[in-house]
Amino acid sequence: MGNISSNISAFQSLHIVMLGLDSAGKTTVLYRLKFNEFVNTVPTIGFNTEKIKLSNGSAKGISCHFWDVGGQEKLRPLWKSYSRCTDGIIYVVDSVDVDRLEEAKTELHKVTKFAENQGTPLLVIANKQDLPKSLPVAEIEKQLALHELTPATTYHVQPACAIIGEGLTEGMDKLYEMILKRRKSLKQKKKQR
Ligand SMILES: Nc1nc2c(ncn2[C@@H]2O[C@H](COP(=O)(O)OP(=O)(O)O)[C@@H](O)[C@H]2O)c(=O)[nH]1
Ligand SMILES: [Mg+2]
Repeated sequence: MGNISSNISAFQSLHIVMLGLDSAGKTTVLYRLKFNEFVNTVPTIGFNTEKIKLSNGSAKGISCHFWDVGGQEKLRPLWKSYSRCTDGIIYVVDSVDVDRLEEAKTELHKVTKFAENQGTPLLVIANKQDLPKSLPVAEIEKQLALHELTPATTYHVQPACAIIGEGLTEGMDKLYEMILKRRKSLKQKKKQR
């Protein structure tokens, strides 16, 4: 991959929305990225938002404006407005909560079908991999039926443990890579017109 600063200006912030069912670990991911340490969370009523300069990996130095939207059922109608026209969507899944994977799938497919989200790169975080009964990534990918997403959606599934931060750097690197690729292809399409 090319030099980061030549691709995205240091002054530019990526706009990233974090979605997923309640208790999947979204807020834990957010504060892990921000403070590089575990922060005990309370259920999110509404949303949290943070500007974070990534401190690790190939996306190091890139500024991101994260929106972490509450995942309780009554809050999910908000997802549509928070996810529209973002640079990237992070979808956090509790890899142990097998009973709600179907629900997680339905909500994810809804989000990726919104017209404004067509082609927005998707990072699925298969969280809580530290727990003994966590499902492996391949199983999560299957149960979320990611192959059935619209072909325009590029995605990556990242195993992670938000509590210790494992997998988050790799995940953000992948997301950043997908965002750059998308920008490049959009630019080329513009030129061709
Ligand atoms: N074991 C384990 N627990 C986690 C992990 N990530 C988050 N949690 C816990 O899961 C609960 C819900 O996390 P939270 O970030 O509030 O979820 P949110 O509702 O998606 O924002 C909290 O008790 C977290 O400490 C993880 O990777 N492993
Ligand atoms: Mg939360």
